[in-house]
Amino acid sequence: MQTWQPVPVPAVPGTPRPLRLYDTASQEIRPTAPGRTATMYVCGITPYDATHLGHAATYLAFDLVHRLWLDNGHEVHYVQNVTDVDDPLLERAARDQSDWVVLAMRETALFREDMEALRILPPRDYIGAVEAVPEITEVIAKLIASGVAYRAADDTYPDVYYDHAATQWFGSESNYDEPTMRTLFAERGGDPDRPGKRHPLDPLLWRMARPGEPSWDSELGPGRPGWHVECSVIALNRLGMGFDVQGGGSDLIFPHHEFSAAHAEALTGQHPFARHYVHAGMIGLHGEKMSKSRGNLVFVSKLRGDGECGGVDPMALRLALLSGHYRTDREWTPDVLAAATAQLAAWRSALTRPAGPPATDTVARLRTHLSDDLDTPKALLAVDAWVREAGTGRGRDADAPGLLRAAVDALLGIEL
Ligand code: 5CA
Ligand code: ZN
Repeated sequence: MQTWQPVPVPAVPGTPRPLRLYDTASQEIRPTAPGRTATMYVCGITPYDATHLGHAATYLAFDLVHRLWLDNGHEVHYVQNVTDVDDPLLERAARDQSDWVVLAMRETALFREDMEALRILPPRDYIGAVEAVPEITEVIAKLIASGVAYRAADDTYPDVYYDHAATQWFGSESNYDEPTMRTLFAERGGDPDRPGKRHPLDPLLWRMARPGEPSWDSELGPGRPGWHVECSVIALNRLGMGFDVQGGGSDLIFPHHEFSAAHAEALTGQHPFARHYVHAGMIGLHGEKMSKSRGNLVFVSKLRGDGECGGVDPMALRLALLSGHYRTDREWTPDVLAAATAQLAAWRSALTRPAGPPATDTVARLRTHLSDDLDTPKALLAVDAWVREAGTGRGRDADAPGLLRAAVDALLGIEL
C-alpha cells in the first residue's frame, strides 16, 4: 500500500540517550537494544471510520520511539498494517450500503492525511491484509502441516483454527490467567462458542467463504484470513523473529498480540516474536474508552477542519496528546486542548526572540525524560521551564532558540 509523506527530522547537537521502554511481557522497563537498523511493527487501523484521538495518541507514542531511535543514529525499519478486510469493516459497509473496498480506501486515505498533519513519520512498509493474503495462506498451510492448526468439525464451513496451547510460550506476552483470557477473547473479536472448535480459546486462522462475503481462492479453499495471523505474517516476513518492538494500544495485549506472537513462534520454533511488547493506554471520552463501536469519537480530521479560525493547529493536538504519559489511560477534554494551545503559543512566542537562556541543559533533559519510557509530561515541563526563563528577557545565548527548536522538532515532532 502507498504510505504517507515523511517530514524532515533535524539533527540535534549533544549526546543521545538509549531508549528504555516498558515491556508488557517482562513487566518492566528495559533498554531497547536495536542493531544498526531498529525494527518495529505497529498494528494499523481497521479503516471503517475516521482516525480518532485514541488512534492518534497510540501512533504518536510509537512516533516518539521512531524519533528517539533516529536520534541514537539508528535506521528504523517500521512496518504497519491496514486491516482492510475484517468483520467490523464488512458490517459497517453493509450497514451503510456501501462497498467495503471503497470504504476502506476512503478511510485509509483520510488516515494518511491525518498522520501527515500530525507529523507522524511514515512506516517503510505499509501493508494491507488484502495484498498480504498469499503470504498469509502460505503460513496457514504450514501451520496445518505441522499439526498446530486444524479444520473445525463443520462440514459446511471447515474454517481453520490454531491450537492455542501449541507452544510452551503461550501466555508469556500478556501474562493473563485463563479466566481473563476467556473474557477478553469473547469481548475482542473471538468466537469462544463456535461449535466444532477443539478449545474455546483457539483463534481463527482462515474463514471459509460465506455467501455475500469477500473471499480469495487459495490452497486452503476460498476464504479470508483471521485477524491475528495477518499481523503475525506481515511482521515476520519483513522483520524476522526477535524484532525490537511490537506496538499497539493496550486493548491489543490479548488476544491479538498474544496470538500474533504465538503463530510466529509455532511456525519458527523460536521465541520471542518481539523483544518488547509496548502498549499505549486508552484515550477516553465522557468516562469511556473512545471506540468506533461505542461511537464516542473525536475525529482528528474533524478537529483539523473545525472552528471559526480554520481549525485546530495539528501541533496543538500533538502537544495535547503528549501532555499525558503514553501508558496512562486518560480522558480527552476541551481543557486538555485549550491548555496545549496556550502552551504552544507560549513556546512559539519565546522562540521569536533573537536570544534566550542557554538551551543545552534543556535539550539534555528532554533526551533524559523521553528515553525513560517516553516520559513526555516531564519532557514538556523541561521546555516550559526554558520558555519561562526566556520570557524574562535576560537570556543572551543567540544559538539557544535554534537549538531548542531543532530538539522539539526532532524529538517531540512539534514544529514551532
Ligand atoms: N486493525 C487492528 C490492529 S491490527 C485495530 O485494532 N484497529 S483499530 O482501528 O481498532 O485500532 C488501531 C489502533 O488504535 C490500535 O493500536 C488500537 O489499540 C488503538 N486504539 C483504538 N482505540 C484507542 C483508544 N481509545 N485510545 C488509544 N488507542 C486506541
Ligand atoms: Zn495487528
